[in-house]
Amino acid sequence: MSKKTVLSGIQPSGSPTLGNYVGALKNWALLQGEDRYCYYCVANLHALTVKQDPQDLHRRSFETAALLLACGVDPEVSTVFIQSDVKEHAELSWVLSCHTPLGELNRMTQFKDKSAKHADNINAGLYTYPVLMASDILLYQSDLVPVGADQKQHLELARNIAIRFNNTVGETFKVPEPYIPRVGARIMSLQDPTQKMSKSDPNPSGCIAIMDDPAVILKKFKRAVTDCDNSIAFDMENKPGVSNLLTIFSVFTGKTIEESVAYFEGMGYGQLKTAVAEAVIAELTPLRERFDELLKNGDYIKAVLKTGAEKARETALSTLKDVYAHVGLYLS
Ligand code: ATP
Ligand code: LTN
Repeated sequence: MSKKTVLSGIQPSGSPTLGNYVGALKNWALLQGEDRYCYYCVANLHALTVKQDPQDLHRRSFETAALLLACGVDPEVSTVFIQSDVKEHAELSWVLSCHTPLGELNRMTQFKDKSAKHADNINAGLYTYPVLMASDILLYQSDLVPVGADQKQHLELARNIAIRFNNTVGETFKVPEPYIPRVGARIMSLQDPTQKMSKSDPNPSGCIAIMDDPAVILKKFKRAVTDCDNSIAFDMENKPGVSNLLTIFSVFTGKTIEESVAYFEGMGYGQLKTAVAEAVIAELTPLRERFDELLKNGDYIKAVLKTGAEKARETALSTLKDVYAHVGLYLS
């Protein structure tokens, strides 16, 4: 059987959260294996769609790469790189944007949400963001894309772009499949459990950063919004706060949701919150320690990113040349 290709990306747009970890990063590490090529990128071009301080963006891009390694992504097995180091992403994005009807972009809910949040900066990049994401995926002929549930619609668009291009221009791209975790695909804010936990949330109390220290994690869980009937049951619609805590407990202990509900029988919300915090702290502490160690060795991270970019470029260039040939772009 031929090797499958896995690709995913994370924006360096803030401190990565528990949502990023559960929905994406944890699976990036788990999907590594001899039978797969894995490409993981820090999507810094995507981060430009909202205002960034240049120095912060530069530093966060580097730290996000270190975080991937701390989460278990092994650069000996996977190709880890920064998106802007492989210029083919932007080049393919231009060609694919000329093959994407506006009507399809108009349906994207993330564009609507982000334009409402950043009403003072609704730029063209925010609108064409999903085309750049499709380029990230299609350049590597990816089979599988591990993401959280919020990216499902963008994945569907990437598939449509690939299918249409293959049918109308010529067979060029693999059509990718999403890989969305069954539990934990959408971790919610601890302060407003009807909203997704997001690293660019200006209110950090609803959001656990992977790098938060244990005392902060415990405090944030203790303040998590629940409800007033004090019964521990899984019901996303009527008990979103409690259901979110049960989901997190389930992911971090390996128990099913049913087993988690049974585990808390006869207990109150205080005990639930402490138990969830302890499970999260137990898994994130070694990860934070690895991250601190890695950052002390900046030269190592730089070398990983340089090798990663070289490896990524090789595959990316081969696909891009094929695309240019198909659409009739002259290359000397
Ligand atoms: P931003 O707040 O800047 O939009 P984000 O926190 O949504 O960023 P991204 O970098 O856009 O994070 O996403 C990286 C990965 O993490 C994606 O696969 C995304 O689906 C996943 N992810 C993000 N938030 C969550 C969440 N709350 N629950 C599960 N997965 C999530
Ligand atoms: N848009 C993604 C991050 C991202 C991505 C990708 C995910 C950029 N490029 C390629 C999967 C594949 C997000 O999560 N907002």
